Amino acid sequence: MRAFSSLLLLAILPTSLAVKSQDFKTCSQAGFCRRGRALSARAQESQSWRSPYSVDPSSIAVSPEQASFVAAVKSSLYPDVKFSLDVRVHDDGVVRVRMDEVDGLRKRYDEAASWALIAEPTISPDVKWAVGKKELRATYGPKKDIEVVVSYDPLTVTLYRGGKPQVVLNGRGLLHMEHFRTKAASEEKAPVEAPAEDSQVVMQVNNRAWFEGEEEDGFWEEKFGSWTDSKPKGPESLFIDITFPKHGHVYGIPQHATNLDLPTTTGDDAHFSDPYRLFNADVFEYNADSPMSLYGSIPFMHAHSTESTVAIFNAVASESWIDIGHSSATSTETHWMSESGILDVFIMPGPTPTDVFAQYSRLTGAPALPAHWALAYHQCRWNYISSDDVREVQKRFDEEDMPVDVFWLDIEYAEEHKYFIWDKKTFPDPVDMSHDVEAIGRKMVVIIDPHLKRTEDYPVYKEAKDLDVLVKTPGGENNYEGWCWSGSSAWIDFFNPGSWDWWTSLFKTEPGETWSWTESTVDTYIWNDMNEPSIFNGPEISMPRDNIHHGGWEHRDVHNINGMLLHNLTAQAVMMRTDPPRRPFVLTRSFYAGSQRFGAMWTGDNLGTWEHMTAGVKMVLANNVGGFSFAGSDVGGFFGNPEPEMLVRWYGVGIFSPFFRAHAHIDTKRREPYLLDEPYKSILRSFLRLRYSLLPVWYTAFRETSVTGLPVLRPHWVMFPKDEGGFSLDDQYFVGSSGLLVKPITQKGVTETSVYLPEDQVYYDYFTYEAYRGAPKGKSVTVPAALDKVPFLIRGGSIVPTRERPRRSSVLMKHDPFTLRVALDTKGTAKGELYLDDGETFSHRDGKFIWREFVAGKQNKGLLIRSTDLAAQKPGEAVNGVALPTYNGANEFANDMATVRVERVVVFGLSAKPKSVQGGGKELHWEYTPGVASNTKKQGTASVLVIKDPGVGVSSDWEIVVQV
Ligand code: NBV
Repeated sequence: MRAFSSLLLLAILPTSLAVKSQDFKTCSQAGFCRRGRALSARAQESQSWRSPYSVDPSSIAVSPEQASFVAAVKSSLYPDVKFSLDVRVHDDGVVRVRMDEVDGLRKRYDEAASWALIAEPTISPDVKWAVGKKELRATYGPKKDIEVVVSYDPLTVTLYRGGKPQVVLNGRGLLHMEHFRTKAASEEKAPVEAPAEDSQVVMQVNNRAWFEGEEEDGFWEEKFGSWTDSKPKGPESLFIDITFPKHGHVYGIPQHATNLDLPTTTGDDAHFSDPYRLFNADVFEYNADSPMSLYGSIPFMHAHSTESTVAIFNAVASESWIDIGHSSATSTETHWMSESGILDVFIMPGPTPTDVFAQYSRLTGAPALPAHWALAYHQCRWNYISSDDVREVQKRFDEEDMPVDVFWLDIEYAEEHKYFIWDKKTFPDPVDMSHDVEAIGRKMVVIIDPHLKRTEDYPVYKEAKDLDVLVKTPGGENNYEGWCWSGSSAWIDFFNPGSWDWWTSLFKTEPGETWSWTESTVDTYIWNDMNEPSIFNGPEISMPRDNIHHGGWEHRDVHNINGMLLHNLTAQAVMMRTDPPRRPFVLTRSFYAGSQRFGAMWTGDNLGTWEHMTAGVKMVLANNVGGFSFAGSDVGGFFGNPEPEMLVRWYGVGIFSPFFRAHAHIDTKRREPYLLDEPYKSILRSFLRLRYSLLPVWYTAFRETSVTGLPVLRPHWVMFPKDEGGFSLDDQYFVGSSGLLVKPITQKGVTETSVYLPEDQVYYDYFTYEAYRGAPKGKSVTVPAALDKVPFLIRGGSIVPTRERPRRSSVLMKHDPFTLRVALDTKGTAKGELYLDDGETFSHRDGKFIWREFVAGKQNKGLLIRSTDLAAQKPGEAVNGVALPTYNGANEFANDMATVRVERVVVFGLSAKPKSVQGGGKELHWEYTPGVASNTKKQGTASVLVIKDPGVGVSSDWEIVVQV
């Protein structure tokens, strides 16, 4: 068979920049979504609608410790079908609600949670279920103010706090689990009885509950375009309504290109007419405001109000659609419709955003702490076409004094798109090329896509075929064949454990029993693209849903998890390349809940437009609140040739994204930062240097997320949960706990912008030291935003550590000195922290790191600035359930840092010129520029005290005394 070449494919790709929406289903083109919405419409039309599902009280079996229970559930509409309900409260107060069909014709897919969760959660020993006549009830929480009530008829599950309902399952009666049936039984005619108006109906039409519609709608076969889904299992969808009666804002469920505060899909003034879709798909040239699904799916939703935050995680792996509406400004109704799977919903009680992030990361794991270099600048394009090209690009960066850490290779490095196999015509010396890049600590990232070219001379395909670990066609007999970059291709079934050791062995740089990548280096890291999976000739550019995975599961059952498995296995493979292991770096396009444990993601093929730049900021924020902080968008936009102003602004976005990579389509003009004319080139150089100078801030923020799950980028509602003025903000955000507030510019021709200050606090412009004062209920201020500026403020009360020596790569900064910016708050105090370790191994898990706290407090009339050991103060932190060993302040890493100095301390907002500034009993060198003091309400340039070379180390305890 003839292989596709990239160029051939490019010729068939559309030239206009608009999503091919006809390639993807709308709700009305997906049978189960139609059925789910029809059920909802009928429930709304009927005054007397009640859920047909109820708990059989006689079946309730509470566990011996009374900590959990199981009960039989039935639907009055299908009295012969049995369901079981299992509700339990975890030791951190999270409630898990599971419902499955019992003794059905088949088994429903029930393994989504096992891929997403880090471990089976512990059930709380302190929660006791009380069985009443109409309900089961459990009361718990430190203040005993949380109650979970399971009502029998109709079945509802409600979480209360302080007597107020927070989360209600099936409150609108839309729960429906389509039971397995045979086609013959389903077609058997039964008497048609229309429901009597205003009566609770127990009736069926043609053997189906009347609300399921008058016709079998997409039960046994579905067509979409030229594809037919054979649906041998028939209907098996799952619908559940989840209401947040006290919360008017919902966030999360990435990935969609839309506002962070999710717009509505139901109601008279619905923003979108379709529900939000979660179905991992390669949506080419996606719309910048749409509920369409994109490359990844995290079914995790926060609901927020000034009173509290709660959240739910709906562990389902099949295609899902979510309707969102507000029956009032202070409540939210959602309706979740999934194609298959059991009901497995986790309710997180909050009550603060911080609590919710802790609860969610206890379930699905905190993000991995990335290697330090992975937070630096990544240079990518489709494609650097040869080894010499890579060397030349590196040389140009060095000549122009622009820092960069990573060079990337896209699919054209691989001979006929047989990943791992170098095209020797263009890359004759891959190992030498990589070593050239690695000379100053830089890294390579090389793409490994999941499609395997079906030729016997491709060892990776041949071994996968011989191991019998490929995805199968319906029936499970034959290996599936589809089309992708490599032409006729096969896909590894990572659900098959037989593929796991083999896949990790491929990445070994030493020869082994199976084929291994000896033409690679341990400083080469990996990019997994196309893992939705993207299949050119498949339905919705993906895999047929009736394909078969290990265990006999259909692809429809596992679709949204599929991409995460490749990411997981590849991260393990990269880690195992060295002994002792080093932190892996793997970028993925497709993701699910839990993917945060395996590496970074990006927002796929965005367009080089202002609109997409704006959307990218929101999407990265949504991913952050979705528990997956290590996120970014292609800087510059994947498609198109951005004009210099746009490219500069895009770097302004990139330097403040957790993952910072420039990338471009093969058809675009080269646009490496050194190619720009002045003044753009110099601006980009200064932006890149700004990112590098702030690496200590990013790394410290990543440490925090890797322990607490709190996102690296924090939108206003996360930082100020009671400030309503910030609930819908998604164009400005804070970086970790650093106090840095950023508002990247994503419009053309801007010279100034308005920044919202959420509190009565002083905020300082990072560059000009201008002091802006907020107000108790929030206030917007105008800040300069010329092209060479990213509006960027330091919140009063913060101490920000930076490293300001320009270097060519981040590794070269290892022993560079620090600057501390002390931004005094209205009370004249400030604090901040710094975390550092070797940045690449797991030795931090053995206590080899430094974690410092810097505090500036009032002393007499002056100021005392101190550095103390935070690790010693906060022992026993655990990461993903594993406690860190006791920290020893004299650890190897701290010893290595012993000579690293603080070279400058800059204090903003001091009230008067100091009389003296002393450290170690000596008067230090300092300079004071008068200006606005932090405790006044004036706007103007802040007073600045610069203390030069205070003679203190970054890893030791010290004090500097400023006498005023
Ligand atoms: O591998 C080529 C591209 C890649 O550059 C891009 O980042 C991915 O999102 N890939 C998609 C496949 C083809 C896109 C048209």
